[in-house]
Amino acid sequence: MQYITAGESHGPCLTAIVSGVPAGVPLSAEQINSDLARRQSGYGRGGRQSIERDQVSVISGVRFGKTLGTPVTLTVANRDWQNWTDRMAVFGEPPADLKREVTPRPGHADLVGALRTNSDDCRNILERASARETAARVAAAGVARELLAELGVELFSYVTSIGDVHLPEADPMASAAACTPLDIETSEVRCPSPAASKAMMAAIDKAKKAGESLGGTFRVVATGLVPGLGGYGSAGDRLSSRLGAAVLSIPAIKGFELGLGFEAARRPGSQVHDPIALEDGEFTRRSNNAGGLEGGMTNGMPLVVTAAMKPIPTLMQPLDTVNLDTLAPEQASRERSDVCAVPAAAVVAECEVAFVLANAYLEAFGCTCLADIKANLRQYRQRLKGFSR
Ligand code: EPS
Repeated sequence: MQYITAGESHGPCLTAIVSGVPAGVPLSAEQINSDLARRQSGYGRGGRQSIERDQVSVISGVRFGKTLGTPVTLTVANRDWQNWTDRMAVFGEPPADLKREVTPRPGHADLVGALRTNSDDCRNILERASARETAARVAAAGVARELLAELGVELFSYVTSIGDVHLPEADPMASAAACTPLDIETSEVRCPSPAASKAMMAAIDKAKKAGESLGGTFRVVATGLVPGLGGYGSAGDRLSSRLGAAVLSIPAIKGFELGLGFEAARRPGSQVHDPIALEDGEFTRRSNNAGGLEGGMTNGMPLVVTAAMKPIPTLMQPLDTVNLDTLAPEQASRERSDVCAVPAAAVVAECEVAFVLANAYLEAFGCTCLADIKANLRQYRQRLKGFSR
């Protein structure tokens, strides 16, 4: 399965086309809309989210609630478009009073994008470089998520730090196993600890007052995976490389860890690798420092991915830049933005991880229809049981 998205942040809508979809996967607009709402939420989001009510329209590839095995097209309308029809007109001349964006924000795609595309208006770049594009990714990943749910795989995400406020975790891998989706979804910052959530929200308030923005870290966990997904034969087979590419494709993501991640580099081997045991006739691991991956393949333990997001580049106390018209020093442009979007990025990362995992299932168990995929998976599970009895 592959997805492509299109659409500007203040254009009429965002579109995603998902190809390579197997037939017979149930799809519900409600499920996708609930993920779109999760992406929109989070303490520290800006004014745009009070304008938008992201809702998916599925316009191809689905009949009576099930995929047809043909490309699925999904759109999410931009309500804000009606305020931008002149400035974002597809045809015609720019309005006489058009304010071009000529003071690029450090940290955003503004300047490098303008250089690359020979543009005298950074809006030509930022309209697409905006993280609003991730709404289309969430819609596209609905297909992957529903396929995974049919195969017994669940995903969730939670925030582990915002700025310098951390979720206290003696053992991050054990905390990943103990988290409940209820604790996460009821926190305004997607953090399972009420005390840490409060401190994170206070940090966001403080940053807002100071004209600052804040980044942070979050974790994505997937449970119910069979061992052996991915591969060790070639670089591109490894699920580790595919997960890294997918998560790092999300705007503002600067760091990526699998399992213990950087901490594994500090420990001796005996305190990193997870002892193998047999439980009820099935192989298991006594710990999960590997975060569910060994040799580029799932090992049957929960997949645990952690990522770091930089602070959003739009600052109400802007940094120095250079005006592209006058070439004089100036302050970077200020525009409506988020103080912190780490909780939203966590939801987008769930979706990216879901896409990678769904593809790994399709590779291993067939890709034409859900019935065949389920039958092949059942047979695989049977074979694994025989191996360890
Ligand atoms: C976003 C919508 C955008 C920004 C934000 C993410 O809307 P607007 O530009 O109209 O305020 O709030 O974009 C960025 C953080 C960015 O750097 O571009 C969204 O829907 O996620």
